Amino acid sequence: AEQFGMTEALAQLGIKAINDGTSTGQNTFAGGELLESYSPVDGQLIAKVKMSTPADYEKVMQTATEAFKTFRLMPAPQRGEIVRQFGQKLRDNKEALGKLVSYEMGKSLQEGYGEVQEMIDICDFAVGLSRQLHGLTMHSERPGHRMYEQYHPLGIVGIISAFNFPVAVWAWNTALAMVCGDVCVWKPSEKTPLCGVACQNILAEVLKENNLPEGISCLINGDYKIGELMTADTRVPLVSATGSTRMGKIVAQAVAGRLGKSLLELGGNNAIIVTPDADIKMTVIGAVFGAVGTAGQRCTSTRRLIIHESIYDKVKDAIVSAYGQLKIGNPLDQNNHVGPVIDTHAVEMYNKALAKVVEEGGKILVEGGVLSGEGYESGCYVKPAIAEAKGEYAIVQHETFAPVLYLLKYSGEVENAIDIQNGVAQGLSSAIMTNNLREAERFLSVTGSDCGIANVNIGTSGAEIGGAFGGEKETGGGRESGSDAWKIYMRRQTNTINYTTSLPLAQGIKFDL
Ligand code: UN1
Repeated sequence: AEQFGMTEALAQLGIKAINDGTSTGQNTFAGGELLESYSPVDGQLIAKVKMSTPADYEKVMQTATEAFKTFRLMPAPQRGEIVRQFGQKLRDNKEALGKLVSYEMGKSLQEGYGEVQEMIDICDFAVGLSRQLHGLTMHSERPGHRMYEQYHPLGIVGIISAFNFPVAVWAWNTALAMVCGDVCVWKPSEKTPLCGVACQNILAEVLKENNLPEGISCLINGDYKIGELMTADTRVPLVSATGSTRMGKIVAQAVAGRLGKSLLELGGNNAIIVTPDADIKMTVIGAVFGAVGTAGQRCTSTRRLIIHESIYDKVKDAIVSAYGQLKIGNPLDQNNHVGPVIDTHAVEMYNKALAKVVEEGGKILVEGGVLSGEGYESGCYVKPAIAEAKGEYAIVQHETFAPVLYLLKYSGEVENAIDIQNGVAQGLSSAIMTNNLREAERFLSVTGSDCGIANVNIGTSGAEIGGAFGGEKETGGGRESGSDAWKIYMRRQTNTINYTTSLPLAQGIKFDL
């Protein structure tokens, strides 16, 4: 990592050998054990982070509660100005932070930069939004009455994020929550705690420069127990959680148990339908990037290709030959396409999936395997694999967070492909490759894709921040990022004002005293 300027990047981001895990600059609330962060790139220990105890958690919540009391009073456009400055600081640190993402998480440097770009983009979006937190005005049925709605800040937003997008998903939540007047408490993945510290350092600097309380953005490093405290805590009106469906069900039940709100971004099992009218060249680019980008660890990764039988062999050959070109290795080296998966546990899951698909009757088209030897010492580098399978196989129904792509065949009309694509428990992202308008529109219609994201002639991953991001069914139903996703970060109030000297009742009810 040294040759890629990692030491310099870590210093620029304020990462020390041992980092305090919580809150901002002062970092006073992390008295727990040390969490070690090893890079999947070279297996080296990058740094350690102090974790928070339940008592630390309590102090963080008090700090956040206090910060909310003042932050909510700041006019939204002024909060937008803070987010603008945050976006600027992210631009200044894009290279260093992108490198850290790549080194700590293992995605390619280009994707690391891309992730920081998503953070910058959501900041810009949030700045504009800070002047557009609109409610509606309605006509009252009563004379001399005015009715309108407004949005007020909610309070503390709890953010639980995953390792695969260790910085962007936090920023989607935080940038919006901040213009909405909320304060945030963030528990990053234990697999990427340094990305958390780096982001926190950047935002803390902006808060300090503006004489704002540090509790506006708090970081808590810890394991699932911190998550449990947060989901049970009535001081946290909204918990935004990204991760597995298994985790999401636990969070959702805990939060619902106290009638809190949750925003869930859970597993995907995303497919691209390739029809007889598809552009094969575009299909190959979309499918290969979708399947091997981030080593298959995006929740939007392409896991299934549903190909019409008439072009099946042609598409299969093109994809298999493209896989032959893939370079696997250090993701900081821009000559490589595919980096490591996050850890050896992920390698195990990958191996299990490949064994399982064969066991269920699938046929391996591109052989997988774990790489060893020079450059692969971390044991986390795996070969992107392709298997011919059937939609109903248990393993194809399951989201394996690794570069394993399943090819499925369909015949007849596009409806048959849509049935296969919708025939899984998850509903995040989907795509169709076709130049046939009828097929495309059928795919987007009410009887088409049941996912939160449905693309035409684009792959399943790499969504822009301007749209609402999220999915249906076991993906959890939440929407983050663009469009009107901001509304979940605020509480809505309907106001009716009577400016007459009498008190007429609604619905024409007579109540004479
Ligand atoms: C995720 O994998 O959790 O659409 C988020 C994409 C990215 C975000 C993925 N913009 O692939």
